[in-house]
Amino acid sequence: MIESGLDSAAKKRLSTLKAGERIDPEFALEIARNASVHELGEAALKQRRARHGDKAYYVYNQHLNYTNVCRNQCRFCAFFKKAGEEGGYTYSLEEARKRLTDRIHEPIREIHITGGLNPDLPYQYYLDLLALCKEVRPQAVVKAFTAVEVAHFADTLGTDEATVLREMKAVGLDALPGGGAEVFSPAMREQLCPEKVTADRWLHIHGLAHDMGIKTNSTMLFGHIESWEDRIYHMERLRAAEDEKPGFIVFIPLAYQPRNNALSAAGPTGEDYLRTISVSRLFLDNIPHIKAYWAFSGIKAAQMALWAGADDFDGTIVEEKIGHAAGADSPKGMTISELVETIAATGFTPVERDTFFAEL
Ligand code: V47
Repeated sequence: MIESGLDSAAKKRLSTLKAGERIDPEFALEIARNASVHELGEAALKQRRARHGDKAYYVYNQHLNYTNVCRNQCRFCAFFKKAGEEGGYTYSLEEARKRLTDRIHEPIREIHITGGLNPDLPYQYYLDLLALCKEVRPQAVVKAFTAVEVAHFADTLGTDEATVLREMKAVGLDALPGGGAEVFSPAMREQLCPEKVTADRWLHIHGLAHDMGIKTNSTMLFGHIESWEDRIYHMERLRAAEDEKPGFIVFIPLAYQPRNNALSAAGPTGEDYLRTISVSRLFLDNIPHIKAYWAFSGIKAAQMALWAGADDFDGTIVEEKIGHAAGADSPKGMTISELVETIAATGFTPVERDTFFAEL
């Protein structure tokens, strides 16, 4: 929507929000639906600038998707293969070591690890993988295993998630990635990913991690069959969880990629992407960072998102597989100089960070 559909009171409220001011879900829904993308962008840019000035963060990172074999069959996912299906793969620990050592000359600060729920991998594999990362790259932060994977490890082991997190922390787990959140609405989950852990369990595991001093990321998969009510409900649950047990580092709106999966939906338009970035910056007053994940949004939309409320551009990535399996037309990775130039071209100041946004 180019023209504003807000009444004058709502317009005034949106344009005069104070830094960090909390907005309620009803107002969030009203502006998400009726404000123009310019009004939203201006208000979110103000919030972003109040927190981060003209900095735009990036991280020198490497993704490791250790297996695509998964016992769940999420409708939106084009990455998974059933056990025994052609195209399924699992990295041996030697293969994982090779992928890490192949890039040992590069100053990588973060190793991002996620994979499918592979019924054939023993628990020890995950502990060994974490220890391997710490052995090969002692300086890097290991951000590994979504809450969905943690739940799978606990269930297959017959233990609780706190035990899994404690044991993993002891061998090298530093942070959890934000995947697997999808959209929290139970009705949506039933349609999108009925086998997946519930929203309550996802949030519980992040809360447990926060209690143990393990910081975590958060995501929302959007631009498919969900409504604005679903998006605001999702953010409301995240905001409440952060109030209760703080520890979320960043929120990442993940733009749905429509190819090669069982869901029939188009993916968000550029305008919807910007609108979602802005509303998330305005609503999630207690989560410090909003990430423009260029691998899913495309580079140009991510550049624009920095002007619409996002302050982080993620990283070099190298080998993005999940979005690309579903048709993402961005590159699979960027060199560090491409990343810095891409950010600088927006007019913001590129700042290298680690997983926790410590500036380097
Ligand atoms: O949980 C799956 C999503 C997520 C599709 O924490 C899809 O820093 C779009 O969570 N279209 C994994 N998305 C990726 C993820 C992530 C990525 C980068 C950084 C971080 C972080 C986390 O990808 C899954 C799911 O929500 N996904 N299929 C698809 N067709």
